Amino acid sequence: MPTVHLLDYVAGNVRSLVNAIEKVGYTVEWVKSPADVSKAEKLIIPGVGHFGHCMSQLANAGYVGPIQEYIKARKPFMGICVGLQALFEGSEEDALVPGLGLIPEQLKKFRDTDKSVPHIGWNSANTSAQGEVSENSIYGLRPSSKYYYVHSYAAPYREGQLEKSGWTVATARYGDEEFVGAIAKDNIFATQFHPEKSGAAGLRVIKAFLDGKRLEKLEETPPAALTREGLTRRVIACLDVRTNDQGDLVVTKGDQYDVREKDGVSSGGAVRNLGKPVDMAKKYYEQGADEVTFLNITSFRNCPVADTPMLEILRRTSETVFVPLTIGGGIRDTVDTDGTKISALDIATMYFKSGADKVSIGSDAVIAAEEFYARGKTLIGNTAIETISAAYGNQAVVVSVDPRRVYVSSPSSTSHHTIKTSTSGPNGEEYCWYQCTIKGGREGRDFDVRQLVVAVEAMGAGEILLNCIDKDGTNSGFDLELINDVKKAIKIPVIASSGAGHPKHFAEVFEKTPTDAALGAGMFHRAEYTVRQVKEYLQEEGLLVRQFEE
Ligand code: 1PR
Repeated sequence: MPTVHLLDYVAGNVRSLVNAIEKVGYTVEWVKSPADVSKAEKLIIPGVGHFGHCMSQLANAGYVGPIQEYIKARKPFMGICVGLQALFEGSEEDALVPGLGLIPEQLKKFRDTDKSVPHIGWNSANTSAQGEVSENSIYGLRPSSKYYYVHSYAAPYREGQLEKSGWTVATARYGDEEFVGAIAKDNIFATQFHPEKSGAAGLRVIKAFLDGKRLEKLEETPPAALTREGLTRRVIACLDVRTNDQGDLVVTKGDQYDVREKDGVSSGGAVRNLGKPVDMAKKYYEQGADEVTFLNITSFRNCPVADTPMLEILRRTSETVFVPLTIGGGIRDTVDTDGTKISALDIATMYFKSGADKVSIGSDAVIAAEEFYARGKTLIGNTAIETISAAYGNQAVVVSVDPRRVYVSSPSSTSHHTIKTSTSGPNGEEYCWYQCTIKGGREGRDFDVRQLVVAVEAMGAGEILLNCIDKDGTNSGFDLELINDVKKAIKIPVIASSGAGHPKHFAEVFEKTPTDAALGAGMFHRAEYTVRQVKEYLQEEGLLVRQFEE
């Protein structure tokens, strides 16, 4: 099999890139020292997280000169995400650290006045400006395809500017900002998006680059609806995983977090078994899920951390599922079965190495946020959120919130942030606050969701997975009041979760709230609707979605 060299100079999920490269028929050899760079026939530089951190790592390890020489020798070079950003002169993200300087421009942070930052999700990479359809595509990029982006900084696109120096540019639009989605010139190709996480569309791009097929004549002009620019509505399938009473690892699903079968009178029966985690993740990928989330809801308490069954699930899933994978449950400092202390960062590292793109932190985030306030809103420095986001970037850290409604007769009867609700409480209360819980809803805290999300954003979380215990498993639609309230408080993206029972609930949450993504579980597991049906429904409603490509 032909070989491609991959430079593993930063932390992150490189396993998925290796899987993607192997899937398109190449083998990977690692560049282990600067001297290896010149041996490469094809070189890929991935990168995720912080520009300054990545560039300093490259510089300190002595890679900058050899990479520049390699590029000058006109050998095929591909940069991914920060690997694209490295081609530029510098970035606002870290003014002190220079890039490779092939493009004399600076990367800028997206404006967060009218949209969430980071930019997370599926967007275009169109080789012609203003949504026109180009006759030729570079390296398999197609105007009807969408690609997975996750970044806060981008190269602003100014029409004709880069083209003057011979670059072909594919652009994407986020809000009213147009930026460079991919770029090519001679032997150089780079994408701001992650092709290894962009389904079949991304695999096609990797293959075209590795095969050296720069131009592809497109046979047909795709319908205008498919070439619309902008971030698509993200639909996520979530799998709650735990061991059942027989010791098998199963996908389960609770009603208001109770995962045991009910016998008609009381709960307490067997753990609901809805299927096998790896098979179900693949099924949802093939139905067009934009992301898959695994929540380990029992944390496998008696098992050594390195043998955690979720690691194997991730490894196997990442071989066939080429969209982002999130893993939650048990991300906290812990003591292993042999007494060794293991940090949350070590646990996250194991997950990233096994194919996860993001980790989701629940209980530990609540405890850390409480401490943040106890210290007068100062950062603590060693919490899971802070250490993982410092090492892997804030886009890799999701905070999963498990709130429960607490009804009150008036805002003055509690110190917590309340909302006026249209669903009044059992005694006709017109107000409620959202209480944070930990340990899967088992323990309520004297702490509200507004306090939590503001704190975790400040601590470095990149996204909020917003569940709602009252709505979980009810099939009655999302808690729109909660979602609207949380969106007002923070700039990072929010994933609406809990309550989806029909495709119309997804349309409703996208139309009535500014949510960035919506997640469903039970309705997919019970095969009441497929992810594809949800997306078809959204499209009929005029909402932009990514089409699944075979
Ligand atoms: O606290 O960091 O160990 O993380 C534990 C994680 O496990 C948290 O993310 C918490 O939400 C989750 N979890 C714990 N117990 C349960 C349970 O169900 N007993 N599941 C649980 C949470 C909620 C959603 C669900 C949506 C959509 N599941 O993820 O998938 O509510 O469901 P629906 O569409 O069927 O309504 P830590």
